[in-house]
Amino acid sequence: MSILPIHVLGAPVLRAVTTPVAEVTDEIRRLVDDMFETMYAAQGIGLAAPQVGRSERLAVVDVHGDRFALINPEIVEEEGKERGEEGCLSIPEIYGDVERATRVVVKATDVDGNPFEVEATELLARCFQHEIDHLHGKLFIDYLSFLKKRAANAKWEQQKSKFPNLLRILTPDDIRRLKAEHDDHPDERL
Ligand code: K1U
Ligand code: ZN
Repeated sequence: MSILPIHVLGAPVLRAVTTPVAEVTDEIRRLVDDMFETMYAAQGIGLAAPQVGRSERLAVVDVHGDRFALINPEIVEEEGKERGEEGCLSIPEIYGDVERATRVVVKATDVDGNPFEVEATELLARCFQHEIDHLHGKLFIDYLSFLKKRAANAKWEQQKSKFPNLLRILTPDDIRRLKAEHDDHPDERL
């Protein structure tokens, strides 16, 4: 398994529309494994294929041990509205409140090629919506008000020089630091 470079805000791949996965091959299963490893290394709760430079319609999620590989996911039911804080592994250090459905039902295919449906609420529902947005080229900052988006963009202008070629390459030191920060404050962002 490998930790993949993460494409950051400004990379065209994050705005590209994805292509449905026609068949769940060994290559797709390897990509799913690598995406889980990358997501865990970055201390994220989700990761979508465009974030690792791929155009397939797939994402991985692990919220409090509820773990899903979502191949060709779609939201088939949604209800309610709730605001909550989001971050994005492709826009490090930037956070914002986004209104999302409180409950969703997602239909997808698993790594064995079998269709399934999952009902989600709270953070899991939010994470599913965030990841499915990535598959349509949409980012959480797109939902921010004009002023909040301007502040987020200004902060990002300062951050982005840390990511040559718009790539976030996690070094062993980064991974240790992110893990230590997470272990010190496990519930800080949730
Ligand atoms: O897709 C991604 O960029 C991953 C992203 C998923 C996500 C976070 C928060 C709400 C919805 C979806 C992250 O994992 S960002 C890091 C994180 O764990 C986090 C950040 C802010 C709030 C809660 C969690
Ligand atoms: Zn994201």
